[in-house]
Amino acid sequence: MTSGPHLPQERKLVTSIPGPKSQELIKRRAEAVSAALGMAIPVVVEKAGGGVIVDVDGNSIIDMGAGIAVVNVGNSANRVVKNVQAQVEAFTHTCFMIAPYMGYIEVCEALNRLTPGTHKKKSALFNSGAEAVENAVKIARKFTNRQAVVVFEHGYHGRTNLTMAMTAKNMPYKDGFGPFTPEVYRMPMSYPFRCDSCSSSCENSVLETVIHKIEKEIGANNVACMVIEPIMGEGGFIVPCKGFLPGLAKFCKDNRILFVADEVQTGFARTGQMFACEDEGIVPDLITTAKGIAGGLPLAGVTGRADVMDSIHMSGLGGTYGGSPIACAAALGAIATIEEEKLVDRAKELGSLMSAALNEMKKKYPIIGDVRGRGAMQAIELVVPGSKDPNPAALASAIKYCQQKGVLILSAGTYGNVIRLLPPLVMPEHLLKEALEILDESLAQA
Ligand code: PLZ
Repeated sequence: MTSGPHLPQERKLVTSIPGPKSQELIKRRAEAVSAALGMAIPVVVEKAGGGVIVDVDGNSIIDMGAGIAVVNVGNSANRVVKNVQAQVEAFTHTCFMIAPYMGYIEVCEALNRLTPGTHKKKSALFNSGAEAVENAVKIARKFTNRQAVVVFEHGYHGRTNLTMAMTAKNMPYKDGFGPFTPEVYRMPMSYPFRCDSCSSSCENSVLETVIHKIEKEIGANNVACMVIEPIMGEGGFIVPCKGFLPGLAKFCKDNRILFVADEVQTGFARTGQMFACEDEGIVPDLITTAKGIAGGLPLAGVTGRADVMDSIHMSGLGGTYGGSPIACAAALGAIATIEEEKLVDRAKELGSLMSAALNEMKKKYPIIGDVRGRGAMQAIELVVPGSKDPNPAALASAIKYCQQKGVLILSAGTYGNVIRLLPPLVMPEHLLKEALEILDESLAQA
């Protein structure tokens, strides 16, 4: 194998960023590709492996984003590459609804085994996180014979029409794209850094407000499901107060509302648990997964209570490509990598390293208002010193500095002021430390 983890795990700059070849190719990009597509770093990728991305100019860049929490097992992980190569040679597509194959069945078995809860579970596979969320809502509505969907401030669930309605942030996700699907209700979110009452009993006051609003404004008996990310991803790695999620789950249970955990970003070892729900012992009725499931190939799943998953009429769920044999082969490789290389524990280790470094930075730089996260999902929220006012200018400057030094770091947050760290879980410690040192420098100059 010529790429993948066999690439030297090093930061190496041979040109400025972007180099001359990238600059040329990005002009071609601008000619050919819709201007609607964003670009976090202006370099064109040639190879990527483990924790680095190598661009067409030969720069080796430390990847602190993992393609937005996708290549948790590293880019071109050995088992993923091997499985995909074998699958492509065997067959590329039959459509699971036309003629089934073992990869799909085995991925469902793995999801049923790995997701929280020991009850009987079943799964269905799709292509993207948004498609998984859409299907979870379809299933919940049919099962409960109710229509309302409850979501939360700062939540992100996708870019399709239903999931745009479920996503909180207008710019850039929703602006001008309406009308949105009805029967989606947004509730306040427990956001410790920005809750006034937080120091005492945030979970109680926000939880009480949510329950009050559902009861008085929607009617609990009209709610099919509540969909929530256990840690808000795009919203800025918001970790709710302890007790908030279990309180919601209990309210759902008491009112026969399905509790749907959107673990598209938090899933597959990212937070130092296989799934973030495990941290407070929550067992969702349904769980949506994607991103980290397949080491970079497009795959998503809905997993949950067998009685719920089986309540849909034959052919009520599906799609041409959902659970493609190639993506399933990749997923089995990724899942084996997570388990055999103990990446859940590794995420905890990387997490302690990151949070220790970030908390040190917080002592030095008053622009850091908050350090938060769990496992290898860590973030800092940047503010105007002496206040909680968001500081997106400092964020832009820090991210640019990191890029110029060969470190790719992603932003997030409703206010565009959160730096999020999501390294591949196989990243060697020396690379992570180097990335954190450069982040430290970037904040010093911001
Ligand atoms: N649910 C919790 O994080 C995708 C979006 C990037 P898809 N997040 C990254 C962008 O700007 O489009 C996401 C998520 C959660 C659902 C989704 C949607 O997953 O695979 O992008 O459809």
